[in-house]
Amino acid sequence: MAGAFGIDRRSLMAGAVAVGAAAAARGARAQEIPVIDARTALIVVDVQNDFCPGGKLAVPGGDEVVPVINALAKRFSHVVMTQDWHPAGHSSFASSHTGKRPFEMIAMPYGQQVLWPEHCVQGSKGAEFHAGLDMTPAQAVIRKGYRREVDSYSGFVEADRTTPTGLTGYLRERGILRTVIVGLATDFCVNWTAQDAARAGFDAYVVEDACRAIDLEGSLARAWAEMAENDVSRIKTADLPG
Ligand code: VGL
Ligand code: ZN
Repeated sequence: MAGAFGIDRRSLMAGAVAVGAAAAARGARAQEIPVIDARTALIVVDVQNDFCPGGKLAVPGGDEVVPVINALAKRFSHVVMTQDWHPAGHSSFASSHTGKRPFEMIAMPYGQQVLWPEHCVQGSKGAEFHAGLDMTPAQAVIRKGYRREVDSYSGFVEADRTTPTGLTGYLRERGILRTVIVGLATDFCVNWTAQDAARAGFDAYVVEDACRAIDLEGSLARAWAEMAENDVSRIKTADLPG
């Protein structure tokens, strides 16, 4: 891509030091490919049984991300995982609303909400992480969606868009500038988590081949468009520095 003075942006960036969150704060774009160093965190989103084949809200190919994420996580010095963690009778479940079926929409006090099959119920097998997911590198697990009346796709801020989970503070306190986001599902929890990471001032990268999507009526294409508009970079595992 040619920059303002005809200089290829990629070669400019290659020689530049990490500008990270500072660049985002100035409205500048983050580096195209993140440095993986002590100021970069991997955020693994919702790699749980219910989002894998055989689960209550199975994402096609959801389990295929497991070996990809296991290999990737070994290269990061900060790894955080999120876990969808709903009480029985959660308001995002279609079964909690008479006459409603899964995948219909409902108006909640905080906005429109997709209604889901019951999934990731606290303490259930479906809420557990996939058995093949290597939890060894995980330094923190952020549980979300545990309040009955409010959902949380994002690992940072609940669906009311005001209640923080604490992840922003955790990452800031550890000096994190860059976040690399992987997991399930690309168009819901990965999407919201990545946009909130960028909004909080972290450089945000979604690794496409380490994610799988639900793709509900075009939601995947919309998610990628929204992410691009909100300074989330779309990359592949092969793009990451060795
Ligand atoms: C998710 C729908 C409902 C996700 C969680 O992890 O993407 N999607 N709850
Ligand atoms: Zn959920």
